[in-house]
Amino acid sequence: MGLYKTEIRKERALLIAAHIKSKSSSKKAKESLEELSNLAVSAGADPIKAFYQMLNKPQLTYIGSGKLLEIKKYIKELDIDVCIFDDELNPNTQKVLEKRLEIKVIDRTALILDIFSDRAQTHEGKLQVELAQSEYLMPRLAGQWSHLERLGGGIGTRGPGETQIETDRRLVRDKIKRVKSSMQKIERNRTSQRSKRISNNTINFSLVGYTNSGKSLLFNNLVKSKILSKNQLFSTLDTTTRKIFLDSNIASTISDTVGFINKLPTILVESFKSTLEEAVNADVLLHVIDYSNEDFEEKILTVDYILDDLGLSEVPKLLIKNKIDLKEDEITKINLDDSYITQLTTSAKEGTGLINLREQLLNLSFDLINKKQNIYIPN
Ligand SMILES: Nc1nc2c(ncn2[C@@H]2O[C@H](COP(=O)(O)OP(=O)(O)OP(=O)(O)O)[C@@H](O)[C@H]2O)c(=O)[nH]1
Ligand SMILES: [Mg+2]
Repeated sequence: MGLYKTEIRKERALLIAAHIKSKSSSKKAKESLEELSNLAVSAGADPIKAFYQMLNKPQLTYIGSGKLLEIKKYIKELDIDVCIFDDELNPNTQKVLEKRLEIKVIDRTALILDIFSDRAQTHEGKLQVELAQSEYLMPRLAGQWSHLERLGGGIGTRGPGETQIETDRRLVRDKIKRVKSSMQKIERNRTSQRSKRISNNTINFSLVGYTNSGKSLLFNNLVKSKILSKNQLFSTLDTTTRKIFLDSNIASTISDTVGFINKLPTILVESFKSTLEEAVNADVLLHVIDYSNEDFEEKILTVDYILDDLGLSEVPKLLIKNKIDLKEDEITKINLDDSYITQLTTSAKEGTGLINLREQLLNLSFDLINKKQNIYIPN
């Protein structure tokens, strides 16, 4: 007794989601909340209770006012420290909610940024997260000072508060500039390495997909590498590229990349574009899914949507249905659009399907080299 008393108490979180009836369903709302709960745990919070509301139309306060009262009751009863909302709140809504609920309010984006900043390892990764955080913070700075207004104004509150906002804005803006120029330097370096590879007539594959689908474990198996593969969201933030031996006549590389998630913050996609450059320059994208997950079809759509957003809709794809060792129902063919060349199954854990995967990669490489040579050597 008392031995663990000094352990820091985790923030007790209430999770809240709003969904529009015509666009969503209770099932989707629950799935999204479950994911939010995972994110909250990853960020070090303790999710105490979660609920959702189906709405006819969007609300200025994100959820209805009746629901807000209910939440207030829970905050007291359950001794809640923070309310986490399942969408990116606009700065104004966040401010209003904070005022009404009299508690810290954060959104899905802030949560994801928090996890990313915790996981960032390399210099570049850290810079990218910093940039995204600064850009997120910028329009919200005013809200940070609401506690001063709540003190009731008076001497030394409102005036200096406003001045502080201006100073803070300038500091953040300066920081954004600095981070961007550091990133450009790194980017120039990478471009020169990449052009070397392209001129070498190398075929580049990139593993892409939802977070926790098994990309890194697959990567480790294919190139005998040991990068972190763990049962948690966003294990990988930085891209790793290695040579992959398929045949002595062909040079090819494979990259492991950051995982995607539903409602991935746009600012994060923006600042991660240079990391994802490896994917952008891939000849083929290897889209890895957790085939044992009930919502794999939904997740395929999410990933395809983000890939389109990154300008990758033209890059040919292979669908890798991973974790078949956990799949209980039968293996069927998934309906996919034309951007997919084919689909195959693997278990990165048990090593099944890898020989077939290598064969497919080899065949694709021959096709692609032929195509490249047809382009490069006319007549
Ligand atoms: N049973 C089973 N588990 C797997 C398989 N592939 C990966 N896993 C597990 O799934 C979890 C996530 O694997 P990762 O390789 O980290 O997934 P990832 O796609 O790289 O995830 P992020 O880096 O977060 O995007 C780990 O606990 C792996 O051991 C598989 O084929 N079968
Ligand atoms: Mg990974």
